[in-house]
Amino acid sequence: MTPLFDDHPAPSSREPLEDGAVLLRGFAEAQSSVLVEEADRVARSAPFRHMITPGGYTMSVAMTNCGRVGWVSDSRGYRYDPLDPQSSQPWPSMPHAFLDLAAGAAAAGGFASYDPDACLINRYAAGAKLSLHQDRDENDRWAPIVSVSLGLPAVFLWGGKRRSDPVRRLTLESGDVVVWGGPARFVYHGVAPLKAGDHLLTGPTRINLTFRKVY
Ligand code: MD3
Ligand code: FE
Repeated sequence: MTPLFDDHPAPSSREPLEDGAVLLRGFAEAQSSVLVEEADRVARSAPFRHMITPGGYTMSVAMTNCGRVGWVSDSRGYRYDPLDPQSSQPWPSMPHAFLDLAAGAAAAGGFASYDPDACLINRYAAGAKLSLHQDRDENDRWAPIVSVSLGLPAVFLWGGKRRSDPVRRLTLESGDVVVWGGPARFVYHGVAPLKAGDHLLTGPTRINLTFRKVY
């Protein structure tokens, strides 16, 4: 007999990636539609935009933020700004569903009482990519970055503490969460060009939430 409903969904698994980094497959699956709705709500006040790198390139990933501060890039450099430079208004506040998810994932990754200041929301369309980089604009050098993948899958590139270290590839799917903190906080990472597709939650895109402790 085939059950009509799957009342025992696959539990999320916990895979250590390296010291300080853990992959929680499916951790955000049950909340994923709420998370996408909340991201849409943030983007109605602070629209997705393609930021300019200090080197003058337009990023292929579209970005917005919520929380006390937001990550911005322009010709002057990278920084966290309490105001959206496009509107001169504060960024939308962090949705409770975002905070709950991020704190729960951080705890599952071994980082108690996580209280992120910022959530950078990245939107990838087909072909969009993120070159190998480190996230080093945050003052808290130990607190984790919590990353939540929603919608189309992406190939995540993940190296070591030096740019020249070998790069591993990991496919991240909708609902997957990765916690990167402590000794794994400054590894080089990026995202390979997104493959075209169509996802029930996000259509032709992938949305990634990255939570950050800035101060
Ligand atoms: C490992 N975002 O926003 S998430 C970024 O999928 C960023 O949109 C990617 O890199 C994305 O800066 C990757 C996974 C991730 C994020 C931050 C990290 C991994 C990390 C910071 C340190 C180490
Ligand atoms: Fe990053």
